[in-house]
Amino acid sequence: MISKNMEAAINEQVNKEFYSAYLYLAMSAYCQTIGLPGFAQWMRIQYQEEILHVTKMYDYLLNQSGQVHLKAIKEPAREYGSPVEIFEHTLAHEQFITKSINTLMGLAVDERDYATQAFLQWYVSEQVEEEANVNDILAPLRMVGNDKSGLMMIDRQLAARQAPVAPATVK
Ligand code: OFO
Repeated sequence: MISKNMEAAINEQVNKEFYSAYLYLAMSAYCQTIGLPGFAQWMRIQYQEEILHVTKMYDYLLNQSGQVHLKAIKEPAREYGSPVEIFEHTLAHEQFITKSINTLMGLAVDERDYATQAFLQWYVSEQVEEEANVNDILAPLRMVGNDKSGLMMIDRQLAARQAPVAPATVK
């Protein structure tokens, strides 16, 4: 079981993960409308990743006899600027999520909640990977700037991203 305090904090994180999914789906639609289908594909896969993040937390709450509280999801913007700005926004969002996961881990440590610490370790590692992935895209994007042939090449590379295969359960 988990404390009511921890239950509330995980439910807050569930909402943030849902917002992440919503944000990346909105970004995917935006990328499609500005003629970057590979960017749109990458963002759509990112949306699916976020749904996995949510589902793992949802399962964990239920496995720990906690209550799931699904709150309203904030509306994401419709436009995200240039290709570089799209990924700068993505990096800033992932850094925000990393801070949030760290705060959650801090609470689990304060409460000596070892099960939640073990559970959250997956998210700590995942955030390192997510930030690194975005930085790996941002570096070449900053180099090509608005050069059309460079952008088309990156768009083709992003189109190759595959859907996540990890099972959406902690059991
Ligand atoms: Fe993008 O890692 Fe969850 O939110």
